Amino acid sequence: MQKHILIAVTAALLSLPLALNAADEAKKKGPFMAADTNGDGKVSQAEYVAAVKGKMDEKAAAAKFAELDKNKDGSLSREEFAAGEGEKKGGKKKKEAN
Ligand SMILES: [Ca+2]
Ligand SMILES: [Ca+2]
Repeated sequence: MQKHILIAVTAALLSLPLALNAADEAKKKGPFMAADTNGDGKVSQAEYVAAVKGKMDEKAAAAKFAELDKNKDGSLSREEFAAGEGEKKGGKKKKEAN
């Protein structure tokens, strides 16, 4: 019986580094590449919504997408996407200072 448990644990341990590697890969490429799931160099609204799924609901994501899509071509360029990313990290201070 214990063999089965051992196999299950081994399988879990083996799949763990794979999951970590995937996360590392996303970090290396950056959030833009991670969000651009079909790799066409642009982040569509669907891709953006999927990318921020854990952070905001679909409605908020769609609104944020519209805000970031400065040239209104229906997709985010790397620059447009980066503007949204920067806002979260560095841009806040100036706005809050009033
Ligand atoms: Ca894309
Ligand atoms: Ca755009």
